[in-house]
Amino acid sequence: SSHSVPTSDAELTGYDEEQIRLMEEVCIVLDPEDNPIGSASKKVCHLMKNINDGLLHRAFSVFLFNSKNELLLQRRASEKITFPDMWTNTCCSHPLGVPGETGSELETAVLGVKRAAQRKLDHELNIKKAQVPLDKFDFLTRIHYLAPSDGQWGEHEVDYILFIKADVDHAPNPNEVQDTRYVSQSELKRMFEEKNGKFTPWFRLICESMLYEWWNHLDNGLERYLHEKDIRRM
Ligand code: DMA
Ligand code: MN
Repeated sequence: SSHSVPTSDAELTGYDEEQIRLMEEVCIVLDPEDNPIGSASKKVCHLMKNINDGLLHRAFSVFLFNSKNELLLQRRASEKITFPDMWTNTCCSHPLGVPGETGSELETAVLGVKRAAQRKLDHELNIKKAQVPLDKFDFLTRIHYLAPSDGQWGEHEVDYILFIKADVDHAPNPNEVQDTRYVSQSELKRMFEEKNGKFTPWFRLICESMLYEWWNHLDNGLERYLHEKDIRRM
């Protein structure tokens, strides 16, 4: 594009060209109560120097379960600028500061992150919208957390947790995802014991707090956990 030449940005030198391009995406900047107060590039939002000044943005985390109640995990590509090569939940990203994905009221914000989730499930895993319709997603809660990646980069987000139960066809986009696997609860617990350091910090936080309780109620009583109004501070 004509307005910027991101490959000349010193902070992005040496990274994958496609991931550099994606750093131009426009994220939704928030106050601590999850009210949108502006927008900033994905690059600006993920620099620790800005996070240390309090910059906070909106994100989502999808947990996709098949009909056997196994959770689909992904291992992030080596090309990712933040948290490369780590195992994590099915799909994470950011709703963009565009009509349809942003919103101030919780209802519109939730609809926005569900649309963003459909967009990124397709981009990262080639899961088509028809297999993950908007009304199949359940919104559980919001998690506010901060996690450095490597010194220069990190996360500081209000993360909307979405569950979806659907049998899907998926094929990883290798620029985003290097591996996938479905796990049962006991298989995930075993993975944590074997490779504790190889999970993203947000996935670890969710695993260590609510994940297994929610997972146990997938087919029976999940309603009581849905649409929580309070933001969980982690
Ligand atoms: C960002 O995920 C969102 C969370 C919850 C960490 P990401 O780094 O995978 O985003 P993207 O796929 O857009 O690079
Ligand atoms: Mn982020």
